[in-house]
Amino acid sequence: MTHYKLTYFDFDGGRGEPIRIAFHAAGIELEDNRLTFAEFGEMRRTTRFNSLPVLEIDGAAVTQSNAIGRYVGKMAGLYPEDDLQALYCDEVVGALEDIYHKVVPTFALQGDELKEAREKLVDGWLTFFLRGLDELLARGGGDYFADNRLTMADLKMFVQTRWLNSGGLEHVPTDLVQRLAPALIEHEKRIANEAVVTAYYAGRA
Ligand SMILES: N[C@@H](CCC(=O)N[C@@H](CS)C(=O)NCC(=O)O)C(=O)O
Repeated sequence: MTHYKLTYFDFDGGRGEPIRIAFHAAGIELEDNRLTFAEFGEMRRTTRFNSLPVLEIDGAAVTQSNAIGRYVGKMAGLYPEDDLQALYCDEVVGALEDIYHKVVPTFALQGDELKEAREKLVDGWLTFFLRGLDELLARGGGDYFADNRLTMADLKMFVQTRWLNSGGLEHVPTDLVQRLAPALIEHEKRIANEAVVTAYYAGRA
């Protein structure tokens, strides 16, 4: 049996979380290797691109969360077979990835600099992306982003809506998504109640 080991940070979010949920949905055993930030610091340079997640398949490492997500998503039946629906799924995943690229650089800031950068993000890129994602959810029919069913796009959006709402991002109002794109809040609740998602978190409890 193939051995899968996913190395990511020890929290239920970020780029690793949709992959963990998808492995569970696929019914494939996963060694869920969770690191503290300090542990990552020690092994960072041993990873191919100095970052996580890393998936090891029988010991061979692969990187890039969205490529891994697509791979596991296919095994879990969470990636559209139809090319156009797959394109719609990938468009959402790409836009959500862009949000990380806009927000993550602000992690290094503090005090007034952080406040200014986050407020700029809230009025700028975050507003822009949340409106665009709202539009993509409407295109998908309102319940899911693609293929009229749960896909990797929904899992990644669910994780990011939860993150934006969490209060963990200082100076990002916890009602931002609600104000700009209430359909994404409904979406987050819907995905949280999907059988594969509830089963995954029940197993974590
Ligand atoms: N394109 C990569 C980005 C990976 C990435 O930036 N991962 C973050 C965590 S979500 C990381 O390892 N950051 C630590 C660092 O860059 O030092 C992917 O999608 O996997």
